[in-house]
Amino acid sequence: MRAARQAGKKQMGVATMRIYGDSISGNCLKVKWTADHLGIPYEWIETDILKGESRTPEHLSLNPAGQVPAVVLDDGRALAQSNAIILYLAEGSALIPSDPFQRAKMLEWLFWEQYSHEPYVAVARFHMRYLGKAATDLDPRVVERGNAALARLDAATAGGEFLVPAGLSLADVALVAYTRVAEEGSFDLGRYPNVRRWIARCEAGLGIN
Ligand SMILES: N[C@@H](CCC(=O)N[C@@H](CS)C(=O)NCC(=O)O)C(=O)O
Repeated sequence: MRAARQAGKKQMGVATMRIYGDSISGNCLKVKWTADHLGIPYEWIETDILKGESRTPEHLSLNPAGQVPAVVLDDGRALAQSNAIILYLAEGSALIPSDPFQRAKMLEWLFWEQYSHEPYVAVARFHMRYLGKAATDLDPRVVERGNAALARLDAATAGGEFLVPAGLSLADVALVAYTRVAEEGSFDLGRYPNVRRWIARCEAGLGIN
């Protein structure tokens, strides 16, 4: 594991949360963006998944699934799964709507992201960006399902500013992570103009580029 590098607002002498992440993984960036947006201090531990750094005994003791992101909270407790982590970090903030129905709609998007978007949009990108595959070697079903997910997002972002009417929420954080880099997985965002505009709004809202 590479030397830890400080990010966010680490306070000297005070235990800060540690984020174990791969800085080109959308799942990991969700956690970074949420912490940055909310001003939560953390130390970023760069973890190279291709070198097996998420499968070491040390990492498996934090996340038995052998994946990043994983965090160790300032009190020493470990937590994994990107969407579980951002839900924990954003508790009580405007990133989680206070209205129960809107909060449930946000969760609807988070569950959909993990089952119907990330397995296609992120996986196609993984094969190309991490493994160096050509677009022509991607599984056509993955590409088809990824485009279906992007088409659904395009319809959902046609009218509203963000995915949930209350405003920028974890639904946007989770879904923009891989959508904004979908072209690295061969998806043509030119086919989804509403998505492109929504990405720009999310990036402005989160202060990322
Ligand atoms: N559902 C998990 C997925 C995590 C995941 O797929 N992590 C990948 C990087 S994006 C990973 O650690 N892969 C390494 C491995 O499985 O060995 C989440 O949202 O955190």
